[in-house]
Amino acid sequence: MSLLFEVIDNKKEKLAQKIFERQFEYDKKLDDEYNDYRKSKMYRDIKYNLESLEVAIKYDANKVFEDYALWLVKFLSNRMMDFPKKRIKEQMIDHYRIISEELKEENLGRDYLQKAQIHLENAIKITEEADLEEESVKKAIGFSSSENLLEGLSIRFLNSLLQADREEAQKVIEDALDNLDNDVSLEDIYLGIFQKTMIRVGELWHSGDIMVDEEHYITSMVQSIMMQLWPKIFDGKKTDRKIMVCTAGNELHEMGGRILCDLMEIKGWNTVYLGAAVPAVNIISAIKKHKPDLVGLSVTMPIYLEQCERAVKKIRTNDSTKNVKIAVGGRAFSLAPHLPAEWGVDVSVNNGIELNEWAERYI
Ligand code: B12
Repeated sequence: MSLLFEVIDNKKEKLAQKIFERQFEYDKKLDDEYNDYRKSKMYRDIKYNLESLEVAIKYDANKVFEDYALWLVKFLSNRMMDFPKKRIKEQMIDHYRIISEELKEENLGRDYLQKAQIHLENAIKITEEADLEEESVKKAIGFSSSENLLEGLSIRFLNSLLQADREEAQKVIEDALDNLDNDVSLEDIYLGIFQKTMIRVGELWHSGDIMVDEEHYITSMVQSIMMQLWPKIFDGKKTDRKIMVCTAGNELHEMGGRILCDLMEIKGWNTVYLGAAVPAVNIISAIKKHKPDLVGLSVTMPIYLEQCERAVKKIRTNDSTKNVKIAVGGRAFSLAPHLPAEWGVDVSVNNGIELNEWAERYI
């Protein structure tokens, strides 16, 4: 574990507090502009920002902090509509400069400081250049239509859920199933409808077009509609291959792992899905219990990469589990694609179809 990691782990609260106070000292207008609610959100965000910077430094992963900086400035500009966009950029740029100044006082060593400065400078550049005038995602993609069958179904599915029309959403999946022999496969329903819908829902939440209650509703509807396909999936012909999947660390995004398992079931695998946030020690005991050929660890938020690395190490250093094949995947690895090889993981691919193709060759 890096020195900076330890410092921020032990003193994160204090450091976040100092950065928070300096931001208000430096920019006198802020006190009038921010009510208590906004102040508390800002304080929470500072901790997220430091954690994200930490991951970028620890893993030499520029994209992690760049992606985060762009995501954050857009998120804030979509949530703080009463603020001029220029003002939001100004606050974020000040913020990265203040972090940079505060880190200099932490005695972190030249190498770490240099890396931090590079990530913070990149974040400043990305924030300055961010296009905050983009058209609302809902207008751009939510209510358009398509000639393509699968895309059309996916648009209908999302639109029905946005209108809380459960029956219509179910009807869309029935229509998709009616077309199974033609242009649509079960895999298409998972990737082209369920996964695509969830990604769009994320964009809509980020752009402020839907609120958290709508995201939660759609997530739970997609999960329950997905479950209705299980008889089709679980009753198919099975091989003797088994995969066990869960999310790593405190990662709560678990639908990716679920979809991965369902795709593997379609390909004839037996699956054991443990869900979200399984502690490493329980991953070990579950491997001993279920004896899978392959273990899949899923990470969406880069801040949980370190916990995933620890789980991989634990599996690899335990005599009873060290030979199991390990796959990792999820959004976080697309921002740090070099990590799976560095950790000695067997494979990292984009979805269940690709994982099955890999397993056919190597397991
Ligand atoms: C639903 C959702 C939630 C739900 C999750 C509920 C659940 N039961 O899973 C809840 C409400 C918990 C949630 C919380 C948060 N979320 Co959220 N969430 C989403 C959303 C909309 C959908 C996630 C999803 O299901 N995606 C669809 C699946 C199918 O895709 P996938 O995970 O990538 O998985 C596929 C592949 O990656 C791959 N794969 C995945 N794992 C593995 C593993 C292996 C081994 C392999 C081979 C392949 C593989 O196969 C999968 C299937 O094909 C996403 C948007 C998005 N783009 O994903 C945001 C999103 C991920 N969330 C986001 C955020 C910010 C948060 C919160 C921080 C919000 C907050 N302020 O509290 C928290 C953090 C929670 C935490 N501690 O983990 C951001 C992240 C942005 C960023 N820059 O990091 C996103 C991208 C939304 C956005 N566009 O802004 N979220």
